[in-house]
Amino acid sequence: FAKYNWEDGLQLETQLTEEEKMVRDAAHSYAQEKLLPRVIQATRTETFDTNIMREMGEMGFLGSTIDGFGCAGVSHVAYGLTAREIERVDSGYRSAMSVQSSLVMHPINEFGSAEQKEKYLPRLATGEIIGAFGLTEPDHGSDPAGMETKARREGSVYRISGSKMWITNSPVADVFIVWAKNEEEGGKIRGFILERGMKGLSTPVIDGKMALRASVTGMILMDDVEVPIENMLPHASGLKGPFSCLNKARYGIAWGVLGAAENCLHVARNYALDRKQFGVPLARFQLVQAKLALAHSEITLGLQSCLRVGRLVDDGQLAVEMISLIKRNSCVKALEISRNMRDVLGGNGIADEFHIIRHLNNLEVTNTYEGTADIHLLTLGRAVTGIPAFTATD
Ligand code: TGC
Ligand code: FAD
Repeated sequence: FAKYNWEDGLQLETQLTEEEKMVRDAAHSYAQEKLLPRVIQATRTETFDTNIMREMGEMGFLGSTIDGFGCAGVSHVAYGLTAREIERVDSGYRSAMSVQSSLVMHPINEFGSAEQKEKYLPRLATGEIIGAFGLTEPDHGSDPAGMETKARREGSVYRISGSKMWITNSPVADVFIVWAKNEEEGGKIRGFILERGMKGLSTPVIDGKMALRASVTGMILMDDVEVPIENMLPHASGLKGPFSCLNKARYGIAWGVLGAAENCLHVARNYALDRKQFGVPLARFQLVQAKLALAHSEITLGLQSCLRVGRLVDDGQLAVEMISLIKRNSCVKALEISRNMRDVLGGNGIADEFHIIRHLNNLEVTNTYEGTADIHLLTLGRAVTGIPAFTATD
């Protein structure tokens, strides 16, 4: 028999290509050397250092699955491994990368005109400009179909009015992918590229967050913003547009949160081996071992399912329900793991220098954004029964 490696229970390593390992190792070194030293202070002061976007650009992490426009063109598995390494440090840093890559660069690449791609993608890839994605509104979160943001055609421009809420990166973003109902098409949902500086556009910060404090979140307020017609994404129409961006980002989250969970497990394991109570290390107690062993099991199984979905994406065999399956599973399990690992540290578990409490708070958000855990459960419920149960009426 092979020797069991608790850090890689199902030998993920042997299933990766050389390129994927190289990308993973580069992301690991970058995250540990550049992000880890910043994260405690950034969380205490609720600040996001925008240089991080340029650093990630230099590393080739932004829009990394896109071919051309200065992007790396790596596999979805490599993208997932990168998310895992960045989120091993903090979900907020992975958020910044996910939004730029999956929610801003992907829609431009997938649904944009040739001119839009040339204009925005190279600078988004280097991190010279930062993007944000506005779907959620103050009164429409899980149900974006109800959005109230409107686009009204007036000659060669659209006039866009409405507000978007809880938008990652919006206060520091240069470009915004905003989803709005187009009045001239009977309210069909369309995506528009807005730029900072357009009259009527403002992006106030939402502060006082007790989670994802190292990531900046804000609103996008639009008061009759004049947007040239060539800024509409020509090839996205209906909810399929924003939802297909969410598929990409949710996939990255499924990998990423397991990185955060792994960090919690590693910290708790070391702590349990070092700290003694009743004359023996905490790791000697069966109840503590059960917590560590369960965390290890869920992480190992979760990573294997992310890898499987990544390979299916790269082979063009993805069914979107697979994303709900792994996004929800990883997020729910990672949150539970962070709670149990915090418990292993007793009082020290709430000190930020041990990192777990920060992950725990962040993982509350990852269970909410990009479709709450219950929305993904209902998506799977619909797949199992054939009956949508999102509303109280048929
Ligand atoms: P439904 O009738 O099911 O679908 C409407 C149309 O969309 C298509 N579609 C999809 N297309 C691609 N990928 C998917 N995953 C898709 N899901 C649905 C569908 O085929 C249909 O197309 P067509 O041609 O028939 O019109 O839509 P519904 O209105 O019943 O909604 C279903 C529900 C509840 C699952 C959906 O609304 C939902 O997923 N809600 C959650 C909202 C959400 O996830 N918001 C995320 C905002 S962005 C964010 O959180 C970023 S955080 C980033 C960070 O910081 O990391
Ligand atoms: P609601 O939809 O009001 O849900 C509240 C509760 O009701 C949840 O438990 C939910 O599961 C439950 N619920 C809702 N509908 C149903 C139903 N049909 N059946 C059963 N239960 C239901 N959005 C963006 O567009 N862009 C971003 O960049 C972005 N970044 C974010 C960053 C942060 C830090 C946060 C917190 C959010 C971000 N979001 C972003 C918004 C996020 O996607 C929404 O918060 C999420 O979709 C949930 O919407 P909501 O907060 O309005 O909650």
